[in-house]
Amino acid sequence: MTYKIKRFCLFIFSFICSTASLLAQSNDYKLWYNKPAQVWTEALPLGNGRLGAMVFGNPATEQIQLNEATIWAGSPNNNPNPEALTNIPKIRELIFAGKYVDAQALATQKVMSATNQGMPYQPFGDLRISFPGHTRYNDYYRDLNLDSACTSVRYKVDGVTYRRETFTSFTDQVLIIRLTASKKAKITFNAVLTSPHQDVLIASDGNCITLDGVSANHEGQKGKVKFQGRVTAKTQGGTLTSKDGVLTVENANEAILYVSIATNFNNYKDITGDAQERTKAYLSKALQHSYSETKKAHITYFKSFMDKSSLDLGLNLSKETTDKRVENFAQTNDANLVATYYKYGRYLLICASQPGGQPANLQGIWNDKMLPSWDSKYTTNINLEMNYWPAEVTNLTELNEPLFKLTKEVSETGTESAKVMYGADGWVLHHNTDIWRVTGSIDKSPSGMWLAGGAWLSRHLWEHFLYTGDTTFLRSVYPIMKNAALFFDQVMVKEPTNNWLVLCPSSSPENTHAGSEGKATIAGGVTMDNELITSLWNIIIASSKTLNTDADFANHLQVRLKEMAPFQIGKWGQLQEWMYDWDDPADIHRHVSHLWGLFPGGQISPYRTPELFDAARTSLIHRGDPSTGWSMAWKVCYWARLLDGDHAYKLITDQLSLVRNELKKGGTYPNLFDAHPPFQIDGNFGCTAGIAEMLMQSYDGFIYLLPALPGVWKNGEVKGLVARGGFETTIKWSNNQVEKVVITSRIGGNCRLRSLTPLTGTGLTEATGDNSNPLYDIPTTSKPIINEKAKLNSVELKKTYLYDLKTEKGKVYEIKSLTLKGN
Ligand code: FUC
Repeated sequence: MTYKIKRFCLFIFSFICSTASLLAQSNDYKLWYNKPAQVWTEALPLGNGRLGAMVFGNPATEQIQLNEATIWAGSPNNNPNPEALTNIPKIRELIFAGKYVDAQALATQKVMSATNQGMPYQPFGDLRISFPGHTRYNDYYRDLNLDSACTSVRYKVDGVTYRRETFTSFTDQVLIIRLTASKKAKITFNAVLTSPHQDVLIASDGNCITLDGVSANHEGQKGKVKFQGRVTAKTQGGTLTSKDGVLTVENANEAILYVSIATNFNNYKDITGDAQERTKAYLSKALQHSYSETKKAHITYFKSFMDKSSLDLGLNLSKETTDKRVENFAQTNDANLVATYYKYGRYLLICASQPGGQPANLQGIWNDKMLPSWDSKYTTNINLEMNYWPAEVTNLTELNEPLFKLTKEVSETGTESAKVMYGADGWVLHHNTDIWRVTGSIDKSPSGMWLAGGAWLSRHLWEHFLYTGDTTFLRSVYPIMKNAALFFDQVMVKEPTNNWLVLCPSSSPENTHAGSEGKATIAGGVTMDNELITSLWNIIIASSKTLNTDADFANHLQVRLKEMAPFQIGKWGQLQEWMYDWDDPADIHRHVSHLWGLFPGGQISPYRTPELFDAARTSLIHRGDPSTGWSMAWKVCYWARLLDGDHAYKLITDQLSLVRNELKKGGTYPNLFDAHPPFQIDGNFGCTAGIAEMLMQSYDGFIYLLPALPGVWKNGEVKGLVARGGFETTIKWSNNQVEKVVITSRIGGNCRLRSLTPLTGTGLTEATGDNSNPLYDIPTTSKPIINEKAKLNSVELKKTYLYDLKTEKGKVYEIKSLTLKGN
């Protein structure tokens, strides 16, 4: 071969290779599959905050499982147990006498609700569409597009290509399915509504089909949520008829189905709405708009949230379906899959939690069971709060509204529970609530005897202020936080060993302790309570200053804070989970609640509290990595705060391990839903927040750029993360180092930066001691007591550079790395 021919062949070869790899690369963010869903955790979720839908995509019989956020069993009620009042002091005495098993038994008997354990969230039912002759198909494809919030299905039967496009319209409040074919007159189907509820009424009404029902009775509470589903279609060509609850379309060129669902629910104490009126109103409004208008409005609305933040970790180099990508993740380190997971976490929050609606429950808004696991309620000893961890930092602050409303509502029902159960003012929330905002203690005492829900939810109100600086908001929620603080002030007591002020009875969520030989969780003065209450009281003190109100109460809390149990570092160098040194180094319990002060509490910091930082790290190393879905997600956040990006990444790898519908291990289902198992959405949200924490942290007085970047993410860019103090932050990095940072200051003020490499930019100066901005979130942390035997395994912290950037509201600041080439 001559030299020229060789060169030509080489050119052709490299052209073919690069074209092939270009074809394999894409920057679409979607979940896609080459088979219909066989099981629910393969179906693809849609939602508009009120309606939830799981699309299976089966050619012959499409199944779209449907939810409406207010269909819950039971009816307005609260469930505090009045017997608690006289028994709490007895239980406390038993605990102080070391009789934990007896104390726990008495709490189960006399404190847990005697009426009900909360009501389950229930499905509406299913839309089933049968297409005659579509059992044999080829060229199958389905996806969920994370940029449009639409699913699509495509396949061929006898040479005709059929397409379905489905979305739950944010703007028109109905589910819409468009059915098309590549040849005319090919759309023929029957559609019916079905439901797992008893005694539903299925009927035809003009060109509609309807399904009416009422939510289930449960644990003595009569089901009173009335619901209706109403379906009709617009067709081009062919015929449309509705008879006996079956909607039939024959030989149409195209059909658009509209599904409207509504209930009689107005709020947690009022269910006098008219479900039928509402379904009709949603439907008639939706029918006035053309398909393309509605789709456009839906996408515009969706993108107004989605586009506020994005993560780029490189193109998608995989040709595999999404489930395969998860299956292969541990080998491939498929960074684009992590970026997809980040986007999906934000997608799920946008779809499950919209202003004016219900907060995301244990399954967000998606549930096909009459009795889902843990009733798909709101568990407040971690799960509900974790659902909202991505809200502020990933730029979705508006989506907090349902959580804030729930907090206000449980502060109302919790006032009754505080009085009835503890004889106290203020309000209490135990480890669970539901749509009726029950606040009594439920289940058995090992999980139910936990009462710090009010402190944790108050923290979310305060965080909103830290991110926005919105004092009007702070003023409006101050009474909620104050009354949460007041409750603890009144029920806490001095314990006999050290005379510390403690919450008792309580527990470190669901973990048994050596004081009871592993038989009981009940205890007093547990670390998590101390952290939560310290946080809450400090929030009140700070709010009182900011709002110039309530100085006496703030001063009182200042004194009380000094009486509280301090952090303790135990004999193997661990952060003590309990007041006594009971921690077992072999304990791998899924809850790691005593590290709340590390994340999200921010009380433990590498720079300000190095001993606690080391002790928290020791505790976490012993707890191990693989666990339930949400536990791994929390550990991603923990390792990020421990500044160990590679370990945080290891946890992402554990979380992104495929669970094909078995109930054995935590991980990720084919549709990227988190597997507790079973499906629990908190893991999706916690891990999304954890990814953000790896890239940027804002607490302890600084915005830390790339604090826990794992080695494998060499180059990338994250846009639109929000830092406390209202600084919208975009970070681009290359070779694992900051390249460029763009900061938009929403409210002005000194923006303080911590970086692993030196930076330069107009207005950037070396940091001074100016940390006066209250939005810096520098919690007060008491000095720990350290066991004499404890060996602290300290890690050397990397050198960092600290800067001040004086910002003006609304202005954008560009900062660059000094060390990267080209600067
Ligand atoms: C808590 C956890 C469980 C589960 C449940 C919903 O009780 O301990 O793992 O997440 O909530």
